[in-house]
Amino acid sequence: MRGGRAVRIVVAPHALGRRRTASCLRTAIFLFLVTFVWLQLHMSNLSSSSHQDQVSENDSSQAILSMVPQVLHKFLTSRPRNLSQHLTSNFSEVPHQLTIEEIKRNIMKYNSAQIVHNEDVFGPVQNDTIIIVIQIHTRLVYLRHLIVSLAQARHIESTLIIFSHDFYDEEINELVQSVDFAKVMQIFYPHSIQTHPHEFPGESPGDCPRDITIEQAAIRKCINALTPDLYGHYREAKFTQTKHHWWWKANRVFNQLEVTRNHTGLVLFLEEDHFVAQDFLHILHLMERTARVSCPSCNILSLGTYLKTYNYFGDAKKKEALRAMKRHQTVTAAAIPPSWTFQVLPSLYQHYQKAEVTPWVSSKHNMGFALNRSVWLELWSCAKYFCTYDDYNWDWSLQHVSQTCLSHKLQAMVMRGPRVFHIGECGVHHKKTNCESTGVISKVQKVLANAARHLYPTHLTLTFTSGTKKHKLRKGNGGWGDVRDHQLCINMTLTPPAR
Ligand SMILES: *[C@@H]1O[C@H](CO)[C@@H](O)[C@H](O)[C@H]1NC(C)=O
Ligand SMILES: *[C@@H]1O[C@H](CO)[C@@H](O)[C@H](O)[C@H]1NC(C)=O
Ligand SMILES: *[C@@H]1O[C@H](CO)[C@@H](O)[C@H](O)[C@H]1NC(C)=O
Ligand SMILES: *[C@@H]1O[C@H](CO)[C@@H](O)[C@H](O)[C@H]1NC(C)=O
Ligand SMILES: *[C@@H]1O[C@H](CO)[C@@H](O)[C@H](O)[C@H]1NC(C)=O
Ligand SMILES: *[C@@H]1O[C@H](CO)[C@@H](O)[C@H](O)[C@H]1NC(C)=O
Ligand SMILES: *[C@@H]1O[C@H](CO)[C@@H](O)[C@H](O)[C@H]1NC(C)=O
Ligand SMILES: CC(=O)N[C@H]1CO[C@H](CO)[C@@H](O)[C@@H]1O
Repeated sequence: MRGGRAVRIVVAPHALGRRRTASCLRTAIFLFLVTFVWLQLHMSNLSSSSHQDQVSENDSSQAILSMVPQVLHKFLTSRPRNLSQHLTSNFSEVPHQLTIEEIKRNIMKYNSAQIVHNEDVFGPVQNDTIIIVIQIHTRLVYLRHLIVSLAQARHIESTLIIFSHDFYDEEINELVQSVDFAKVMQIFYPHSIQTHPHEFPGESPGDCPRDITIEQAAIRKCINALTPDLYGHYREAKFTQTKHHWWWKANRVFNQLEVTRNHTGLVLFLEEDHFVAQDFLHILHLMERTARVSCPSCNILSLGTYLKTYNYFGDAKKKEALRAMKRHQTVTAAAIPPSWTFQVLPSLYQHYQKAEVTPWVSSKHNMGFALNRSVWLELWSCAKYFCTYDDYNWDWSLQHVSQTCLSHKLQAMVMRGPRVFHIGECGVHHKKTNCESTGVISKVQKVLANAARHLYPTHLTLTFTSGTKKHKLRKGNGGWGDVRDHQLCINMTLTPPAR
């Protein structure tokens, strides 16, 4: 399986795709040999964890690279600039900066063309093809590692990966278009702050400043004077984008794309700073089968779970941290590090075949979950609840929908041993330079190497738990009081799923 895929990736585009000269053939043969040797190493030692010992506590990029197969290094390094050209010209130093108009035109072009790359190699999208949708902002370093993890996953060649962007960037596009191990599509959120820097949904001149009172706002007569959030704060554009993008993307994928017109299978939601285990697709199929037989009420399958010891924005802490972040925009995420005690993780794989059935809880189950069109259509019919709930978090909004509108509440099947990890140590709102930290990546690599023997279980055992009172719905987190946000969100819902 593994062999078939890897050989196909490397050989097809070079040797079969275009018949060329002898030099091309030589390259192909060389690559084939490299792959072959690589496969030998990996097939023979796939389930042995012998190499874990060599890698001590070393989080350097060298160490990280050493755990990535050579053929995938291309996804981790940016294409070297042509040096000789730089030396001879003053102009090539700065790449052409696209204007906003050019970006908008490109976005429109991409979105209307709906090109599926690599369909010629991997065949067309079927009605049960697993579709992986990745929400992407600007964190290129993490995205590179996510792509590397996807490249190593078994069955990845049968999927369609949809990259959904809210920031247009040539380097990110180049990376995405270099993905050669699955079918790929790019979609671009058209209402981004990047393309609307001085107008809604970006910040517009007439907006009320976040911290003035409703009385002050009335005197100023600013645009949104009447609609502060639950906590008396006015809209901040950059905190609204993620929820808008999430909703737009779900609508786009399920209701608007031509390629998904007949699709009835699973759609898996990932984000740019996730990292997958190599058996995540195997697990997803297993969960789907298990749900059909043993848990008809399960309508959402979750591959990731936050661990007790991995306190990533635990509820109370999250709000506190976000408040701190809002007060001092300069405070970096380093001030609120996820406390990761990864030593505890490997023992989780004692539970490698265990899954829990539980009501879906936004803060616990928002990472790497999958659902199908029939579940989506129920969510979609509750658009008003999603779009008008005063919380700028899409996941809390979904939970609100589940608890107040759905006739079948979201019931999750959650893997006890996670197959999706969160590698981001920086939030979406931080500068690129602060987000190069790869410490967690190295730890996840080690955890997965340790757990290699436990991957690919043949069956799952389910435990049923009823929700704890703690997760009862509470007041929203605010940040979503402006009627323009409600309206935009509802507007994005309108294209009907006429199927
Ligand atoms: C980490 O690994 C690199 C290359 O393998 C090595 O140069 C460096 O000294 C190591 N650092 C530590 C702290 O072991
Ligand atoms: C670099 O630029 C030179 C001059 O433009 C060109 O001849 C050469 O092929 C380029 N090299 C690469 C790797 O693109
Ligand atoms: C770069 O530009 C400067 C000033 O325009 C000029 O003097 C210099 O010769 C240029 N260098 C190259 C390598 O073209
Ligand atoms: C998927 O397509 C196949 C063949 O085209 C068809 O037999 C099957 O019923 C379809 N499945 C669903 C769930 O629509
Ligand atoms: C969807 O199904 C219809 C009817 O079977 C077919 O004509 C159409 O080509 C299919 N579209 C896609 C994208 O598969
Ligand atoms: C979609 O998921 C629901 C809930 O799990 C399930 O009842 C339904 O059969 C699924 N639909 C398809 C086409 O698999
Ligand atoms: C939503 O759509 C309505 C009707 O087309 C339009 O008047 C309004 O400006 C739109 N609002 C936003 C925020 O896009
Ligand atoms: C390259 C490598 O690590 N090979 C090892 C594969 O596993 C066998 C047995 O576990 C070892 O003898 C090899 O050295």
